[in-house]
Amino acid sequence: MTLDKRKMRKIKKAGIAMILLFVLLGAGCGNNSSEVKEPKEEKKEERIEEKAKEPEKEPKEEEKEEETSGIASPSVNGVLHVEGTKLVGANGENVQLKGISTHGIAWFPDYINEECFRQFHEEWKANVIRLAMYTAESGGYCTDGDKEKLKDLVKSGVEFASAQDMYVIIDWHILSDSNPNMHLEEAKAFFTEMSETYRDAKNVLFEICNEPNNGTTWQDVKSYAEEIIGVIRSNKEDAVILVGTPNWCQYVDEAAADPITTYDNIMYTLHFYAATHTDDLRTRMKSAIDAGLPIFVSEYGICDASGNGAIDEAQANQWVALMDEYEISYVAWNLSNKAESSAILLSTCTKTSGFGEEDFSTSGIWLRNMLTGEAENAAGSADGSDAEKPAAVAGQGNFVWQSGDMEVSSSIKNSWDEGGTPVSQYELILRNTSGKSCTSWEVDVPFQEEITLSDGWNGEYSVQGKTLHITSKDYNGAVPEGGSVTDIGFIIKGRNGIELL
Ligand code: IDC
Repeated sequence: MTLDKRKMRKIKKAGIAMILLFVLLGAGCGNNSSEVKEPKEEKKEERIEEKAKEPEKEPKEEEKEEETSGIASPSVNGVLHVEGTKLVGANGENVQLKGISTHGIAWFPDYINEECFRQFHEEWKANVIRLAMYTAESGGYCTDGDKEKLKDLVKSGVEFASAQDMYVIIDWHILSDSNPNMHLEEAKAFFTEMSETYRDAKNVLFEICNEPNNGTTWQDVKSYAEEIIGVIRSNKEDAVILVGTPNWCQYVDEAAADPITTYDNIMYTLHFYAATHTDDLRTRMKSAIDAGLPIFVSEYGICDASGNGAIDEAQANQWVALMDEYEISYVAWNLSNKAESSAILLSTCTKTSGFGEEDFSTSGIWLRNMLTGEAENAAGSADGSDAEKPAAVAGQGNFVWQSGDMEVSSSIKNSWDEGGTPVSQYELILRNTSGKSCTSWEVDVPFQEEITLSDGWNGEYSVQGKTLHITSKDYNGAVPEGGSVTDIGFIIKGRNGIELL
C-alpha cells in the first residue's frame, strides 16, 4: 500500500496529455424493442416463490422516521406544486424528488411490491418511484398489452408507494410510438381514469408522454399536452404534470421558447444518459431554467443512451452536482435485473425484494451511494483504503465489461506524455458476478493497439499483443460472491485506449 501511495503521488505530479479513446459498442446495445420479451413463466414463478420466502421486515415507527428524515415525503411536504422553476411543498419549501424508475411494468411486474419499495425508501432514501408503462412495444398498453392488468399494476404501485410515504409518478411511456398524438384517445381515457382514481391523493404526479422523438415537434407535444392536462385537471386540480420534450426529452430549449400558458403546475422533462450526454445538454438545461422553464429529470442513466454499454461515473457525478445546485428532481432508469448496464440489479439476481450488496450492478451501487451520500466509496472497497486516490480524468477511460467471472470497471487516473509517447495510468475495480465465491481470478483488458506495460500493481501482468492479461495475487484472489477487488492499477504506453468489442 505504501508503495502504491508513493506511486500515486509521483504520478500526480506528471503532466497531463490528452489521449483519445474510442469506444466501439457491441451489438445488442440498441433501443431494439424486439429484444424485450416477457420474462419466461418459470422465471416469474421463481420470483414469486422468492418473494414468499422473504420475511416481512416491518421496522418500528421511530426507526422509519430516523432513517428517512431529511428527505421530502408526502406526510411532511404534502401536495407538491410548481413555483417559478421549482417544485415546492405545501408550505412553499423547495422539494427535490430523487428515486428510481421501474423498467416496463409489463415485462418486470414483480418488482412492484411493497417490501421492494420499502428498501429503496428506507435504505436508499429514495422518495419517488416512477411506474413506467410502455404504450407501444410488445406488451404495450396501446398495442397488445392487457390494459386491465397494466392498470392494476399501476394502482398497486401507487398503493405501495403511498404506504411507504413516497411520491409516485404514473408514466405514459411512449417510445417507439414517437408522437404522443398517435394514441391520443387512449391517453385521454387512461388519464381520465387515473385522475379520477387519485382525485384526493397527495403524492401522485402524472407524466403524460415519456419521450417524443423521431421528428415529433414541440407543437405536436404542446397540443397533446393541452388536451391531456385539461382531462386531468377536470378531475384533479392540483396534480403536478410532467410534459416530455422533443428528441427524447433533450430539446427543453424549444419548450422554454414557447411554454404552455393555458395551465400552470407543469414541469418539463429532460432525460440524459451520462456516457452519451454531457456538457452540451447540461448547458441547454441551464439556459432553459434561466429562461424560466421548470425542469424535472424523470429519467436518466449513468451508461449510454441505449441503456447499456459503458458507464461514465465522472459525467454522472457532474450531472448530479448540477441538478442539486438547481434543486432539480431526478429519477434513475431502471429497477430490473435485465442484462443491461442501466439495470440496478445483476441479471443473476432473481429476488424481487430484500436485496443484498451482492445483488446490485455497478449502476445500482453508484445509485445507492449517491442517494445515501456515500458516493466517496462509490465502487465499494475490499480493504477500505479509498483515501488519496487522484480524481479520474472526466469522461475518459470509464468502461465496464465482463471478463470471465468478473465485471471489470476501468478508469483513467492520469495520463501524460513521455518523450512524445502517450502514457496512461489506469485503475480497475473487479466485481465477482459469477454467483459464487472464488479463490483466484483472471481478467483481460483489450486495447485498440499493441501496448507496452510500464508498471502494474496488485496483480500479475502479462501483455499478449493488444491484450493485457491480469491474474490475482495470493492476497487478493479470494473474493466472495458479489464482492469487489479494488486498487488494481497499471501504467501503459500507447496512443489509443481500451476497446470493447
Ligand atoms: C430501454 C430499456 C431496454 C429496452 C428498450 C425498449 O432499457 O431494456 O429494450 O428501452 O425499446 C430511454 C427510454 C427507455 C429506454 C432507455 C434506454 O425512455 O425506455 O429503455 N432510454 O434505452 N430514453 C433514453 C434511453
